[in-house]
Amino acid sequence: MDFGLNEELQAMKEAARDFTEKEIIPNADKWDEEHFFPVEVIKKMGELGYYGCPIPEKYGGSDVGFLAQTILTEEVGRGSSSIRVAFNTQCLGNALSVLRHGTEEQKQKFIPDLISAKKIGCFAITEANAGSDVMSLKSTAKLDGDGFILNGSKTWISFASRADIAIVYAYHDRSAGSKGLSAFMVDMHSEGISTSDLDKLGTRSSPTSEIFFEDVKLPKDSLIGNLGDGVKIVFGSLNQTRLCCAAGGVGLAQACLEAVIQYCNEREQFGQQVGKFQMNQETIGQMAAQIEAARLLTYRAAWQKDQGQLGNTLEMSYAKYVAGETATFCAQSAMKILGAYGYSNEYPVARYYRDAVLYQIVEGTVNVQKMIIALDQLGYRKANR
Ligand code: GRA
Repeated sequence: MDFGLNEELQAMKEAARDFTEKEIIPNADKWDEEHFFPVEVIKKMGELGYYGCPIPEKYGGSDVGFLAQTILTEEVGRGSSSIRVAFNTQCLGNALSVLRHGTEEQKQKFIPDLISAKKIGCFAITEANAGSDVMSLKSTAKLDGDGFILNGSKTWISFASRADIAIVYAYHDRSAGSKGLSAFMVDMHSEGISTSDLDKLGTRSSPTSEIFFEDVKLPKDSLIGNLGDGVKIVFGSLNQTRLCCAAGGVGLAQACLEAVIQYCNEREQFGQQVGKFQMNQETIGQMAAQIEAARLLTYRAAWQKDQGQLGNTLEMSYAKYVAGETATFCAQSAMKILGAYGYSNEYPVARYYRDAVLYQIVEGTVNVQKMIIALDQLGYRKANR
């Protein structure tokens, strides 16, 4: 076993921290307040190769792997949970699915543009009545001559209103049950597509939208994989995108810990630094230990993927669950320790607090992760396949 980062990973981590310190952290609160989507920064990260770590060089990636991508995600997530989302929209939920299931032509057409962020991507699973219950989605893509006609709506889709392309999950045949679900790469500028941005508590510089599809004509080659491969592609994709959320949760929790440490060493009350009070020490001890646990679980899941185990749903659920709970615990703890300085919008802790909750919701809620784990433990349903 080797728990250390090699030189290459360490250098990537430091470079990403430097980038985040310079390009993201000074602006993150303002962007959040103004609901501003900093597309130039997202594109710059694409030019720097941030989204291409698990993608072969042939398609413009660096092929350095999932652990590398996870470390970059954690560092960016330490600065902004909104910008962190781009690792999913550009790579794990999009380019990677095309890499795993697309034709050679689709790979060449979509992957380089996504990972360089020349094109902004999104992936559309969730619907108004299909959140945790993915299979109950209602969108349809009916065979029509040489292509398909897409109808339905999606909601809570990150980056949808700014996206050029989207992977959309829809039933080509509802009567065929899970065999009737398929995945399509959709040009978001097509006729019949409209979006509407949603208002939300946090991650306010990452736009989240509803999408409406009205008789959208899809060419035959928009189908990813075969008809009926939707289940395999969607759950395979969730298994990778959860890694990004876990890494983001670790990054946010780390930012909370750093804010607390700085405050405890500066702020004095009752004639001493507030870090000298045992109640604050207890909290800092809990925060630091939980962050280490979440980080190790997340790195382990990434490492497994680098060994070729992309179907590591169980270990991914451990990581996503613990990272989500850790992010929320650390944000609440930071708020308690910083008091009014935490509650004030002048300091980033208020933003961390609003953003943290999302890590308990996105990419499978805390309860979904616990259910996956428990069903596996009980022997009712194996998580890894
Ligand atoms: O056998 P079958 O052909 O009927 O297929 C079933 C099963 O084999 C079917 O799905 C298959 N399947 C899988 N295939 C490959 C299930 N899990 C896997 C897998 N890991 N790999 C239905 O299976 P089932 O067991 O009957 O599932 P279910 O009871 O319908 O649901 C299970 C569960 C609740 C775990 C699942 O639906 C789930 O994971 N729900 C959570 C949905 C979720 O994570 N949504 C996230 C939306 S995207 C998002 O949040 C964007 C965030 C952006 C950002 O911030 O980064």
